[in-house]
Amino acid sequence: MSSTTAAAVAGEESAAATGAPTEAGPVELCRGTNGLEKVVLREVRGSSAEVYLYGSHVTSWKDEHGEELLFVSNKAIFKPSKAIRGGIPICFPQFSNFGNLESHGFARNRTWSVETDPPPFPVPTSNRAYTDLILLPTEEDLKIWPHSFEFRLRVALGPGGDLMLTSRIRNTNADGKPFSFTFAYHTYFSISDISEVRVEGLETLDYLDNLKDRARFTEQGDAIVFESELDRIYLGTPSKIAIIDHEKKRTFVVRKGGLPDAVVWNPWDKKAKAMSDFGDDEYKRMVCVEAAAIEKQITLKPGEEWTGKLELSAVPSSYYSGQLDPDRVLQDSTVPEDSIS
Ligand code: TA6
Repeated sequence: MSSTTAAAVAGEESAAATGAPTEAGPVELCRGTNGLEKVVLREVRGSSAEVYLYGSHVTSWKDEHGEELLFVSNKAIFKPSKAIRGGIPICFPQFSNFGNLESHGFARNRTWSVETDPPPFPVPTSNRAYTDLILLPTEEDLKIWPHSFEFRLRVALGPGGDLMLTSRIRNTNADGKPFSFTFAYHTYFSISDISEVRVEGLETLDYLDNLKDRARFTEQGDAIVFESELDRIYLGTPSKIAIIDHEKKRTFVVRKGGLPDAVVWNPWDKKAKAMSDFGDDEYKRMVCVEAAAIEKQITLKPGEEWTGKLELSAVPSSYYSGQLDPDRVLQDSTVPEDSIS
C-alpha cells in the first residue's frame, strides 16, 4: 500500500471505526466490503459514486436523492481474484474470449493504485469529485500478455450527477512492438423490472448474436425489449444510447467516445441460476448496456495512447406514443455534444 494510500485510509478508518461523522469532502479514500480500499466521490448536490481499487471497479452511482442507479448482485464476491458481479467491470485487454486470456481480460481482477499527479487531460476538468487510478502490468501479467502498458482511469461526478469514466491506455513497449486489444465498460444498470425496459438507439444496426455462435444479424425492431436471454454485440453504434424504464419514468443516457460498439445483455432465468454470484431472480432488476470496442481491435504503436470515454446520465423519461422524445430526454443531459469525442 503506498504511503499516501496508507495515511489516507488510516485517517478514514479511525473516523469510520469510531462512527464519528467524517467531514468527507468530494473525494474520500476508505475501506469498503471485506476491507477492500475504495474511493467515495460526493457531489455538492448529493449525488455520489464509489470505485474500488480492486478492478478500478465502480460499484455505486447514486443520484441526488441517494437512489442507487447501478446494479450489484446481493451475491457479489468482493474478494480477489473474482470480479465483482455488477457495477462497471472494466474489460481489458480483451472483451469476452476475443483473445486467449481469461474472459473479459485481467484488468478487473487486479488492484489498481491512486495516481495523485497524472499527465494532464487535453481539456482540464472543472469537476472536484474525481479520482485518477492507474494499472501497470506485473511480471505475472507480462507472462500472459507480453506487453507493457499504462492504463489510467479517471472516475468523475459531473455537476448534474452524471458519472464519467475516461480510460487512457498507452503502449509503453520498449521493444518497439505494437499491441492490439478489445475493451468494454461492462455497465450493469439498476431497473424496476426487465419487462419495463426498452433500449433505443440501436435500431437497424448489425449485431453479433452471442447466443447463435456470434452469427451476424440486423436489428429489425424499433427498440430492444426483453422476453428471454439476450446477449448481442451491436456494431458501429451511435454515440448516444437510451435505456428507458417505464415503471420508474427514468431514462439512462449512455454517451460514449472512442467506443464504436455496444453490448446488450440480460442473462434471464436459466443463466442467472447458473451464476453462483448472482441471485436466481436478479435478472429481473438489471440490464447491461456496455460501451465497447470489439469488432475492430484497437492497435497502438509504442508511445501511442487511446482514450475511451463513457458518460452516464439518468434523466426523467419523456415518452410519447412509443417513441423516445430525444429532444426532451437528451436536453437534460449535461454533456455538450463536442465533449464526447
Ligand atoms: O457482456 C455480456 C457477456 O459477455 C455475457 O456473455 C456474459 O458472459 C457476461 O458478459 C458476464 O461475463 P462474466 O465474465 O462477468 O461472468
